[in-house]
Amino acid sequence: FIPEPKTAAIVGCPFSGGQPKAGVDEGPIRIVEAGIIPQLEDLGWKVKFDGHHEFENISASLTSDPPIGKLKNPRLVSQVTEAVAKAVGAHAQNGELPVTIGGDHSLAMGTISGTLSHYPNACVVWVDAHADINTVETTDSGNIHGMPVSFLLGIGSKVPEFSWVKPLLKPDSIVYIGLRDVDAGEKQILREHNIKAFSMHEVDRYGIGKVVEMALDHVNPKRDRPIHLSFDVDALDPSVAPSTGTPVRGGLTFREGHYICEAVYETGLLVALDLMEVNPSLKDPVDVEQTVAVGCSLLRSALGETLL
Ligand code: B3U
Ligand code: MN
Ligand code: MN
Repeated sequence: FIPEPKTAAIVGCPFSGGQPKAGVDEGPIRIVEAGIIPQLEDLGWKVKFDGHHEFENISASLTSDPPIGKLKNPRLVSQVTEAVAKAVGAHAQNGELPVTIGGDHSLAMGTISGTLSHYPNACVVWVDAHADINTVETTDSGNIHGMPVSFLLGIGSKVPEFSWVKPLLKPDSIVYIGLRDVDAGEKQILREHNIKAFSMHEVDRYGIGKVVEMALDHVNPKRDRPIHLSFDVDALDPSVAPSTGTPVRGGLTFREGHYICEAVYETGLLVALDLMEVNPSLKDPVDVEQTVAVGCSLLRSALGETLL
């Protein structure tokens, strides 16, 4: 899908409005400072980056953004993710591979919408401790980073403020890996819509190699559909990626996380990549450095770095 020389477009999204903790907006800044651009160039990519997105004008234009039902910062999240959808869609249109660095995972409402606008047949591999599929009805926290998948699928009550989000994703076109903190309402949604998910239980049972093969067999049986990989760093065990807003024990090892990225790259079908929820403000400096470094190395693995 991507013309040679392959071009990756870094979409830096310093945004935290989909959840309550400050600092996740620093994630993309730290990952770029850590050298992700030269690292990807070393892998043979041409890398485009014209600065992080500035969402200040959007925040400034919103004099107030009261909750809608339980949803927090709804107008801000909607307008920011719409801008991200346009940016990602435009990069795809240009034959570039958008690499979106968050920021919180509500941003995936934008990135996946952008991908689907150009690749309507794309499938999604969502790597996360959480399913991020709460609806307006099921959300307890009201944090929209726990909800993007329901908006993309078009399930739950519609919120007029989010009318730009088209329900272009089909339930059989997304597969999860790494889940271990799924709300009761979300479990019901996964069952009701027959959405395939490989939790940590399946990773333990089958091993990561088999799980990735089964996941791809589900969403991409003929290995002919473009793939959007949306990686929430909290999928990794907190011992591997401590600096994230909602760490959950019992996660993917360093190698399991990287294996997923390597295996998706090996398909040759990757068209868009997200790395979300790196929060450099949460832990001591050593933990932050470790998490930023792991974020960079996940991105490199997804873009072709091999061990040999
Ligand atoms: N499911 C909970 C918790 C959560 C989701 N995503 C994260 N945390 N990172 C919620 O708020 O919807
Ligand atoms: Mn997430
Ligand atoms: Mn998560």
